[in-house]
Order: sequence, then structure tokens, then C-alpha cells
Amino acid sequence: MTKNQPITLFYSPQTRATGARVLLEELNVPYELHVLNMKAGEQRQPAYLAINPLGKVPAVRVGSSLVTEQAAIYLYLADLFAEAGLAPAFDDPDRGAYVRWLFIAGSCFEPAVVDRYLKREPASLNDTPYASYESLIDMLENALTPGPYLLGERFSAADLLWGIALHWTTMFGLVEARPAFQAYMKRLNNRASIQKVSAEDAAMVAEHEAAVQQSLKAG
Ligand SMILES: N[C@@H](CCC(=O)N[C@@H](CS)C(=O)NCC(=O)O)C(=O)O
Repeated sequence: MTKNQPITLFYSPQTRATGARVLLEELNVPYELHVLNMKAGEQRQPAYLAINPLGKVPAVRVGSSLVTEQAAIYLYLADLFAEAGLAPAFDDPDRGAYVRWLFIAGSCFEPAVVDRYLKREPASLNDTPYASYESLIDMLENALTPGPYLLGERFSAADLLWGIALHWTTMFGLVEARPAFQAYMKRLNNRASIQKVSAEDAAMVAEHEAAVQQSLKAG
């Protein structure tokens, strides 16, 4: 049975893999990290391309099942460990909104943010997969008002994905830090799981940087 199989998270600190690790912490299941030093380009080496041919993290292996793409990983793990209560069940009325928000992250928010990062001219409403940045961000703000979570009073795995995505995108000025987003991020950032993983990420980033400097010195 997949559930009792070992879990390996292919990981790099301060990346989209951070959220997948936070989720594993929230699910309270044992896992092993396979850390890639992305500053040294390990994600583009054949060993990792055999795991994810796109060379992107996160990827998670549970027994013989391999899952890539952060939203797919959240969906998979939160359902696999449903007893943690982070995923509404298939017949739960909240299931639709839950799945919808997981998919909006990858299908709409990510391309919208990349377009802004690359300073692309806004395309017509029918040429993008997200209509317009404004309509998408307004939709998110409405979903978080009054909150406290995307599903109202109910906290779910989708909040981990969105809380962390907003943390990075507001920090880089790609998404405006509207009051509803600030309150949401503050709520999420108070969670022990996020604080633990963030602290360990900072230490790991410093180690990776030092390793790269060391190898440059060694020539
Ligand atoms: N579509 C992927 C994107 C993952 C992604 O962009 N990961 C970045 C880190 S935040 C990465 O692995 N970059 C390494 C590279 O492109 O070299 C997902 O949602 O999981």
C-alpha cells in the first residue's frame, strides 16, 4: 500500500519545494529530503533529469509513485494522508473550491506572475489562460474576504500553497500586497511548520552558497 511506503522529497531551499516540505510537516509524516544544490546546477544533471525531465523542484516519490508539479503534489499528499484533515473529501461540498484553488495556482497564477516578471505587454483577455492580472488578483482577494482562509473558516492544503506563493510574489513586487493578502500571509507565517522550514532553508541556502564558493576557489 502506497501510504506506508518511504517518502522522498526532491528539494532545494527557498523554492517552490519549500511549500511541499511545509505540507509534509503539517501532515506529520516521516520523509527524507533529497537536497539539490541549484546554485551548483544539480537540477540539470542527468541523475535529477531522470526524476523530472524538466529539472524543476519539487518532486516527491512515495514508494514507486513519482509526482511532480507542486499543485499535483499537494493534491496527492493531502489526499493520501487524509486523516490530517487538510483536504476536503470527494463528497464534501468544499471539495470543488479546494481543487479549483489548487489548479488556479498552476494554471492561472503562475503564468500571470511570469508575464509580469518578464514585463510582457498585457495580452487580450482571450489570449491568456488567466484573462487579466487584475481580474485574477481581484478574484483571489474576494476569495480571501472575509477569510480567514480560502475555504472560509476551514484551513486546507490549498492555503499552504497560496500563502507561500503570495509571500514570494509580494516580496518581489509581482503581486501588490493588498491588506487581505497581508493578513492572510501573517496568519500562515505564524504556523510552526512554516517557521521551522524557513529557518532550515536559510541555513541550507548559506551552505549551498559556501559550497559553490569553495569549488570556485578550488578551480
Ligand atoms: N511547474 C513547476 C515549476 C517548479 C519550478 O519552477 N521550480 C523552480 C524552483 S522555484 C526550479 O526548480 N527551478 C530550477 C531551474 O529551472 O533550473 C511546479 O509548479 O512545480
